[in-house]
Amino acid sequence: MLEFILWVRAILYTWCNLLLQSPYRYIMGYNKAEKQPVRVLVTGAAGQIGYALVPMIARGAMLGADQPVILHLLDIPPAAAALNGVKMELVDAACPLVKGVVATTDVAEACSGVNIAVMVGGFPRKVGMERKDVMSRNVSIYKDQASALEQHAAADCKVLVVANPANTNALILKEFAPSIPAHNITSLTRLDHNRALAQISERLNVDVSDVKNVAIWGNHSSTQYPDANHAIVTTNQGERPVPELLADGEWLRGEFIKVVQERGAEIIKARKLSSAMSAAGAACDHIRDWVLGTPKGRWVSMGVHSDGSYGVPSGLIYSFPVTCEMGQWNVVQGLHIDEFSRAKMEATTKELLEEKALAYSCLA
Ligand code: NAX
Repeated sequence: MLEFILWVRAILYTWCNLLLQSPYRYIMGYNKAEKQPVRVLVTGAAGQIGYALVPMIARGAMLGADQPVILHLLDIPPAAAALNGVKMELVDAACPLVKGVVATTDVAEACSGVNIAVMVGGFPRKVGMERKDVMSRNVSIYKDQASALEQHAAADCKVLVVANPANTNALILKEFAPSIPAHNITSLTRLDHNRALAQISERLNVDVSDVKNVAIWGNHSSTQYPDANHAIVTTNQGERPVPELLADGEWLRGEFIKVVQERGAEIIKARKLSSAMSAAGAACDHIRDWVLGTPKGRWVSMGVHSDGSYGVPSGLIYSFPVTCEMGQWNVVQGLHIDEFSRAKMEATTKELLEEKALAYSCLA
């Protein structure tokens, strides 16, 4: 009899536990299947931008607070010790989203199975160096790294090139990684885009999150064309076009463009180092919007391969305003381009064509 009572009690206890715990576990999220980790490569990870970017990715700023990651960090052998230091700090940061760290100077190992590649490593221009010499060093780096991605990365790998000359490095990468869809190879102009939003926010004394739809056209260089003709500010009275809100209409065609174009150089002058924190944040913004989608009614700027839209030669990696959905970007179509804008867009196209010719001459 006692045995029977104990048996019934055990059954009741188990059932009560199941009934009570299941909703609790559901509410607390314990039963949710955890997402599979995404492998993210950062090249030049021992450098300035790398040091700012890696913790941002580790804390979910790039792919979301519920997306585990395995970080692949690449640098060159002279930076191996510094790279190991970054790895140690990353381990010490004890980020729950980080499911593994591969820190290496071996390109093939670094590229192995990566789903996202953020290419920050490159050869900087040093005092007295010819443009052609810098281009030649970067062409050689991007040719090799393209082949490694081609052979070892995941088939649907998305690539963002940050290192300068960013558009042309991306072009070389596209050329030497033919099995990666051209749509998956992009370059960073989101920092310029963010700088343009910030300038308008300061000028109009509005919150930066209330400003949207600036566009960066062309190259990530001083010929880029920051265009606020279609930009909008959300006010208490609804959405208003930025050109209508400015008392000084000439500002958009003069100082605004110059400040955005030269902001990088200003930061180098002030910090004695190039922009790292804002560049790392922009790289996260670029990938996040590409993978997770742009908010409804907003566009962003990305260096992408041209399909001939707005008369830009096909195949060039050119910054356009784009919207993103389901992991795909689409150039915003139908924007009115006036004569002033057309001239600016052509000037930056000309520079990109010259860079392309220089890069190809380095391959010969
Ligand atoms: P750092 O010189 O601090 O770091 C570059 C790192 O790349 C170094 O650790 C170096 O050892 C490594 N590296 C060199 N060759 C490599 C190779 N073949 N493979 C892997 N790693 C390699 O520069 P940092 O300030 O981090 O800037 C990185 C790049 O971003 C530069 O090319 C810079 O011009 C560019 N930028 C691009 C921006 C953009 O908006 N597209 C803005 C910021 C930045 O200026």
